[in-house]
Amino acid sequence: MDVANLRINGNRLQQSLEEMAKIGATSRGGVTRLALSDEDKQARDLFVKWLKEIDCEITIDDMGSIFGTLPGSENNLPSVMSGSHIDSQPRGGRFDGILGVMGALEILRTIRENNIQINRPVTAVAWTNEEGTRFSPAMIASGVWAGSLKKDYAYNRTDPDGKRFEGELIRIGYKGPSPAKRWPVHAYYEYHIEQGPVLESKNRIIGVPKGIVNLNWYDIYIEGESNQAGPTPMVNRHDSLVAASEMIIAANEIPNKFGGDLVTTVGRIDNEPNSVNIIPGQTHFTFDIRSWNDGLTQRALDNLLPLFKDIADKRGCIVRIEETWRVKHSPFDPKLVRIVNDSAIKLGFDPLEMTSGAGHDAAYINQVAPTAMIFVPSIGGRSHVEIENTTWEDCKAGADVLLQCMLQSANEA
Ligand code: HGY
Ligand code: MN
Ligand code: MN
Repeated sequence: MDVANLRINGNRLQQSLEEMAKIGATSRGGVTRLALSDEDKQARDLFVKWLKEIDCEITIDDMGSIFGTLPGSENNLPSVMSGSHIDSQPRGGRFDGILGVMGALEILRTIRENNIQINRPVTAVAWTNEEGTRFSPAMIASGVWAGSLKKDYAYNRTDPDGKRFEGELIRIGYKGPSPAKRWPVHAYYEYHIEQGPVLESKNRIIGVPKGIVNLNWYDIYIEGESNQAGPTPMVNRHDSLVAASEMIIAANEIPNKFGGDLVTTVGRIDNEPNSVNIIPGQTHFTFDIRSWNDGLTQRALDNLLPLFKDIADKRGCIVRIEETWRVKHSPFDPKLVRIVNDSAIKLGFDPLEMTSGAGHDAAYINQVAPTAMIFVPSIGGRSHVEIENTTWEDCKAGADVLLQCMLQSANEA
């Protein structure tokens, strides 16, 4: 069969995505499927069921990542892998991550039902805890698999309720038997929604990221002094929340100050005692800063972090700055980027080279194997929200490009 004319089954991809969207469905059309939650388990069980239906060899590693592999004629050759993540943000979207897992599954289904001859084995993967919203940092399982994060470090991460990662992994029955440790991979393709406005604004369907920006997370802890909100004169206060607020404004002004593609976000804040008539004494907030330019990010941090200290001193508070996560920017493999680009053109699309502002497991896999990604548009440029949406036609288009890329890499000498 001339595989150039082979296409995936768009209806089946849509049905799989719709089936998955029922798991953790929210009232306004999104999903909450936090890593290692019951909803995550339910979706994992469904993914494993579907892998079994096409006679995949299934491996679950001891970080819970799930691999389904179809053999190739030269099965001892390094495989071609594709996948993403099943876990979601709280009240997140129905496409983030799961599109890449269902897309990879659809490639295996298409290869199987058409009995396509492949030299190399092909693998679909679902990486545990890509989002990092329940257990920080993000991409923790692909990070361990790639050798960038230590398993014990991951196992001891706790969620806001103090539950340990390892305990939750065992509880849902996905602490697998095989060690989460990389093996030779010939090519890794991750298919994902863009999660931004660029493709839609340029009226393009296929995005070809040249790589992923650097990703840096900090936890900032401020110790002040709680006191009665009434009798305590303003001059005597050590208000941790006011100190945090000043720091958060400073963080938000950094991109303006340093320019380039810098983005900074404070997404989460915890405040104690959090009572209307007590001056706050302990405040914690998260800080996320990203750029394609590692030097620019460092210069911004070298300016901002000492500023946090000055603000704390001025307000008689103590600040503790913890670096929680740091991934350098990830330039993808030029050869694989070209394969994505050329496959899209052969299918009649007009692909757009771009950069990924979102983090993906591909950032870690890129450190140990040739890696590239395929993007399709996010309607309104929205993601990590319940109204996250992508047309079914675009979902099919991206999967058709993925199919061609995987077949080309699977049949390379
Ligand atoms: O943070 C990110 O960009 C991804 O959603 N983990
Ligand atoms: Mn994602
Ligand atoms: Mn995400």
